[in-house]
Amino acid sequence: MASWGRRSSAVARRVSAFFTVDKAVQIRIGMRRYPFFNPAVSSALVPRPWPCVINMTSLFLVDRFTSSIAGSQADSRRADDDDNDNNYPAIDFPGGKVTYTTKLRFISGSSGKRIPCYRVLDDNGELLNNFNEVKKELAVKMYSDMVTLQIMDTFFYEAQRQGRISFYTTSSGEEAVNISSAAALSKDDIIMPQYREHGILLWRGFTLQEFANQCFGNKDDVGKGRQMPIHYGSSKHNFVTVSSPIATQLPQAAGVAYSLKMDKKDACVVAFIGDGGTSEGDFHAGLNFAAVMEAPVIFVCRNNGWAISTPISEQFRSDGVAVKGQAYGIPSICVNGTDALAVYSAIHAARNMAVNEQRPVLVETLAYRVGHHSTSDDSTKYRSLDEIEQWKTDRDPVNRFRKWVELNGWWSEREETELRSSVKKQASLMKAIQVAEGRKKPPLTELFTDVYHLPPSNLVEQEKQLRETVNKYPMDFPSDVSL
Ligand SMILES: Cc1ncc(C[n+]2csc(CCOP(=O)(O)OP(=O)(O)O)c2C)c(N)n1
Ligand SMILES: [Mg+2]
Repeated sequence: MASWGRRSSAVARRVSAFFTVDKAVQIRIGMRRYPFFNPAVSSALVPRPWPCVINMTSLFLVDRFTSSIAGSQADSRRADDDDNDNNYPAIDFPGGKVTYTTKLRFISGSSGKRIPCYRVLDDNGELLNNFNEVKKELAVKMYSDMVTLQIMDTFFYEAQRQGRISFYTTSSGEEAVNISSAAALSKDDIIMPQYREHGILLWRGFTLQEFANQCFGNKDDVGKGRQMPIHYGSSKHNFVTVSSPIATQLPQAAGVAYSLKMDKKDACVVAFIGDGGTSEGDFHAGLNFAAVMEAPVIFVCRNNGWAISTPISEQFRSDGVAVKGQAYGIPSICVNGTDALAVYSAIHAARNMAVNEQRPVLVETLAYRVGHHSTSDDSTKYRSLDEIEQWKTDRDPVNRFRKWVELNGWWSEREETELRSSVKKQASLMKAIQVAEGRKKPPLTELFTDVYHLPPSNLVEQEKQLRETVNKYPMDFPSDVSL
């Protein structure tokens, strides 16, 4: 209970920091009204008996099989089934039409054939189909941002190794998932990240200085130094603050997307999750909510093969993650995450479906996690160096995309050198890092503001205790934090 309470309040803080409470969509259960985003409510809904669920559907007037395209497709698939007992007409059952069969047969746990992974570029960066969506200017920005992301990751990773920041995670191997997704979206689309998606913020204009301020938790950090490094958030860039408890963002994403739908906004929510995150209950609650509410949200599952040291084979037995979307009635695709053009075109198409058809979509990207999980991890303890090296050298998304940009005559060795030295100038001169390091920390008072209008008694007590402890042991606390 205590940990659930902590988790709920962390989620509430994260959502309330981003949205005004007045605007929250409300749902009604019996005589009571609840904010739609409240995770405590969403989990309370799951085990309740049918009448509660029926109340909800009638409240929002959702009729799955008449209003959704997925529903009618499902209907016709059933009607085509060879095993149908043809003499008996399909009957209406809540949820859709049902046909009968006389064959005692279980649906197989797998189709026997893996879902093919969509790609546009081959390993040499050559086009495999007629793809002309990405023009020169966009392609050059995509490539430049991928390189910037790589260099930024290297510098912050090193800063952590030098003991200057406490934690860091890189996007190594997943640069294309970050940058191509960002490129295919509108800046009005709301990103609800897991934690390995900082490339999207970079694309949207978050500066290296702002990244550094967050990692050092100084007084200029947008999050006022309250979060661990890499827990970025920026309302200016429609990027909801990273939340440590895995998958909490998914039920919230369904709610946020539903509010966009109610406001008739030309935008969607894009919620990211790792392969490991799909084992959380919130993944399933989020997908199901979005499906039945027909909420415009793209779920992007970054399947990178590992959840810290847990390999996919110990995570789930399904054919990846795309099939899970299908199980919830959500159109889904599996995409080569090391192919920037494939990710771009899949996310672009997914956005069109989410916004124009007002429904959720799932995109699973396959891109091996080349780096360690985080600076708290040494992945050579549980996987071979050869395996890592092979992905690094043979399937690097940045190299593959560079080859395509060069083949088009849009990039040369000279531009490569200029780009790398100009990004390094910003980072290698350690400018952003040194500036961030030299800035003061936020005052202690900031630790207790922004969540409650009037702080509850337990928080008042905690602040009092903290001040007493700092006064008693000043040598154990940073001297640049004003009390
Ligand atoms: C609810 C919860 N359980 C466990 C953790 C600890 N944890 C942090 S990251 C992680 C692995 C997540 O793996 P994945 O979703 O595949 O993301 P990746 O790191 O591969 O990008 C775990 C178990 C957590 N943060 N939250
Ligand atoms: Mg993973």
